[in-house]
Amino acid sequence: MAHTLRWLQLLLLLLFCFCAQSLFRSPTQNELLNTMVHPHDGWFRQRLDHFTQQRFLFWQQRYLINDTFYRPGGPVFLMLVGEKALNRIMLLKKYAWITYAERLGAFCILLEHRFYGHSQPTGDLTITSLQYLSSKQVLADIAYFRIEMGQQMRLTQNKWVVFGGSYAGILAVWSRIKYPNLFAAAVGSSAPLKAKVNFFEYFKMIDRILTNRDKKCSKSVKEAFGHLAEMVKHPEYYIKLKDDFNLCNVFGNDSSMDTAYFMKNLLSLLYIIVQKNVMNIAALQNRFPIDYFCAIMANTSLGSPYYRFAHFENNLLKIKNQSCFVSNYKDYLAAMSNPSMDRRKLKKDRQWLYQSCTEFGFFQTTDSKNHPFSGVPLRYFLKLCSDAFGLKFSTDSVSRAIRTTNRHYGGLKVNGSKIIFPNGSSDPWHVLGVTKNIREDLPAVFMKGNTVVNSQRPTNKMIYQRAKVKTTVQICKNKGKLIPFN
Ligand SMILES: *[C@@H]1O[C@H](CO)[C@@H](O)[C@H](O)[C@H]1NC(C)=O
Ligand SMILES: *[C@@H]1O[C@H](CO)[C@@H](O)[C@H](O)[C@H]1NC(C)=O
Ligand SMILES: *[C@@H]1O[C@H](CO)[C@@H](O)[C@H](O)[C@H]1NC(C)=O
Ligand SMILES: *[C@@H]1O[C@H](CO)[C@@H](O)[C@H](O)[C@H]1NC(C)=O
Ligand SMILES: *[C@@H]1O[C@H](CO)[C@@H](O)[C@H](O)[C@H]1NC(C)=O
Ligand SMILES: CC(=O)N[C@H]1CO[C@H](CO)[C@@H](O)[C@@H]1O
Repeated sequence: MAHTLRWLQLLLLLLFCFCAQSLFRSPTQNELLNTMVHPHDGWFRQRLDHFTQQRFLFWQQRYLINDTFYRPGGPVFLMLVGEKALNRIMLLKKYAWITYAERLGAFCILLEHRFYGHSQPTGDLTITSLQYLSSKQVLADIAYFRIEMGQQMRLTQNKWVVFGGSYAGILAVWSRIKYPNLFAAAVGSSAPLKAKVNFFEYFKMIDRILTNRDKKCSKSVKEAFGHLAEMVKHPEYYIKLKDDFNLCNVFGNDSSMDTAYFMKNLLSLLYIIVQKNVMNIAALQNRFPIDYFCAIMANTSLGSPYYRFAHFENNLLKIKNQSCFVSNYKDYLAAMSNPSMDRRKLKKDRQWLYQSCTEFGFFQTTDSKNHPFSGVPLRYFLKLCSDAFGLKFSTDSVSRAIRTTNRHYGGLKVNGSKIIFPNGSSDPWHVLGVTKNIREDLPAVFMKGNTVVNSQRPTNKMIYQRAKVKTTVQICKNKGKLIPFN
């Protein structure tokens, strides 16, 4: 009976994958023109499950190549994409790894992550499908890709170096730790190696970055958020909040999830200001967005800091052509719970939430003593996990999962060699990463003032150039010692 069932299951899965592939595998003509620039760009036949009998089920994983700088015998650079679709732009020279490739004659490959972008193993995001979304499967994908592609492209004997930033930075580091025979070295930029349920340090760091940049600005922001945190506790202010912040809905009567969601979204604006260069604002104002933001926060003619922040938020909505600020947990939950996948509108949030709930945590709460902000408790995220994926998630189960992750990969106790850890002092993720040299063959590279991971867009060109040179030197250092590129 059990036997029959398993076969039935497999058969269903097969059908499933077949359908999924017809949905996801064959790109439209337009897409082909768009993404298949290099004759070798393509789709890799990847295993669904590396650890069970289902190893013989396959799906199509997307990758892109740039061999412009390749010199025969040179290294192969494998850039991992994390929790988003891959983007051809990463293959261009303005990205650090491509400049290393130019110096070292490397062959460059960009590899998409299972369940993100067009690399969809099953074609949907049901709980049944998401069981195949785990870091162990992802690392096995990377290893299998390296082995198979090495053979197909006659690059088996070359030295492979694996790159990544942020979450993909962890994957790069772990690839080298778990598969040292396949990867000669790894570069993990701003990689939060230590999984953590309650990542309250994140917004503390954001506040510190803001304070370093502009003390007064940070003070005003905290004042505004203090005011907001009080208001969300009192339903009599809900209409006013809706008006001042142009919210799409008034908070419901059972409002704790709504208000936490609202405060989280407002704090996310700070993240956008500090960690990313807000797309249009910089162009519009011809200044760093952080300066644009702080100019508003200093403008007393707009009223108290609360009103200044509301003014900024309203400006942002206008710039982004949004009619209102989303603040309804129920709608958000509905979107996060939806297991369908539309290839015209690729989702990533449900997948990343799943990974957060099952393996990493990284929940950016305001739960800690002396936190500069408040209103986003860990409770909110744990309930979100349960609501979005079913009752199996509890405080205990999430904590246990994160402990397991750290035990399995070692956290900040890196059990490996020839791994480079670039970090930017202004990147909040470095709190959970390696920021000091561990050993000579586990060096950290520091980029003062850089807010984004090294292989991504620079914010300060000079500093970026310096860090780039430093990393390149580390990679090349052996004729010296670090990586035996001969
Ligand atoms: C490879 O990188 C070079 C340098 O940035 C660029 O000119 C070329 O278009 C890239 N090729 C591909 C296929 O992206
Ligand atoms: C919330 O409570 C108020 C007063 O108790 C009531 O008038 C209103 O209809 C309730 N709103 C919702 C959405 O239930
Ligand atoms: C302050 O805000 C007002 C209203 O938006 C604007 O007219 C004024 O130029 C701003 N002042 C500064 C110094 O930015
Ligand atoms: C917003 O709309 C205007 C006019 O419709 C358009 O020019 C602009 O590009 C849009 N901006 C964004 C971010 O979509
Ligand atoms: C470190 O890695 C080596 C080789 O992969 C392994 O044998 C050893 O058990 C690991 N040590 C720890 C503490 O995990
Ligand atoms: C190696 C290195 O310099 N790392 C830096 C990463 O960021 C932190 C925080 O700013 C610095 O203190 C470290 O020195």
